[in-house]
Amino acid sequence: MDELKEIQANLIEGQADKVTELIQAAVAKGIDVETILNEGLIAGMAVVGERFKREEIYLPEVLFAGRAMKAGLEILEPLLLSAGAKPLGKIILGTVQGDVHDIGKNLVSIMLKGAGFEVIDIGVDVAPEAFVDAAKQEGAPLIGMSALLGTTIHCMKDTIEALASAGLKGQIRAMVGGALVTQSYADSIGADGYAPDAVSAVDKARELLGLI
Ligand code: B12
Repeated sequence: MDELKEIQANLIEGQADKVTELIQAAVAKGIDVETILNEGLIAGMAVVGERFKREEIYLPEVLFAGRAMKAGLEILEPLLLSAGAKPLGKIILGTVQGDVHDIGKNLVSIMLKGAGFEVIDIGVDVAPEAFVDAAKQEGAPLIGMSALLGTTIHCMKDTIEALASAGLKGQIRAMVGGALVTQSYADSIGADGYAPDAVSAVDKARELLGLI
């Protein structure tokens, strides 16, 4: 469908206003909302993610595409919920205590939402207990933590220990990421999963929630 290709192309170009306009027109035309999400926005964002991984585009392009994705999701989210599309699972997402970097976390959030997860974003500078409390309160089986600083990365370990102290380790899983985090670091602190970027974060979340 030409409309979907046009949404994709404009998302890749980061044209938020045009994406908004095209999605409104597609919805008015009666195109299925999930088709618009999957074949318009998600397909476009997947291209952006791959190009970023291959270093064909850089952060500004990703951020503009992210903004366009957000604008599109704002229109589709309420329609998807009212259509009764069942979310794949709830994920608590935040940046660890002492750290205010949130660009990567926001990209992870957008990709997870785009893939059909319900993301509860609890923001930046999140204390270990706040991650645990949010997961308990929301009944979420997965916590995603982002850390960018050498001085804050240990807070991921503190959160995993707080989960263990609450008797929830294994029941609530912990996925970690951020520029400094590696698979071996994730293993060393007992995290259940690690992903190096927002695209692989989606696969990791699917894996941790037993969806693949
Ligand atoms: C932008 C930026 C800032 C902005 C943040 C704005 C914002 N709203 O986020 C501002 C200016 C506020 C800032 C402040 C500081 N910053 Co700064 N910042 C950066 C910079 C340039 C880019 C970070 C970024 O957004 N990258 C792009 C995103 C897309 O990448 P990402 O975060 O890695 O995320 C990807 C993956 O890691 C993964 N991912 C991320 N989170 C998660 C979570 C999960 C669960 C999963 C699975 C995956 C995942 O997916 C993402 C998408 O693919 C980096 C340099 C760099 N190249 O990293 C320095 C950098 C991180 N900052 C640094 C420093 C030192 C600081 C300050 C301490 C500076 C100061 N002296 O004040 C303060 C700290 C403030 C604080 N308390 O947090 C250092 C950290 C050094 C270190 N090793 O500790 C860096 C590396 C710069 C440097 N080379 O010195 N910073």
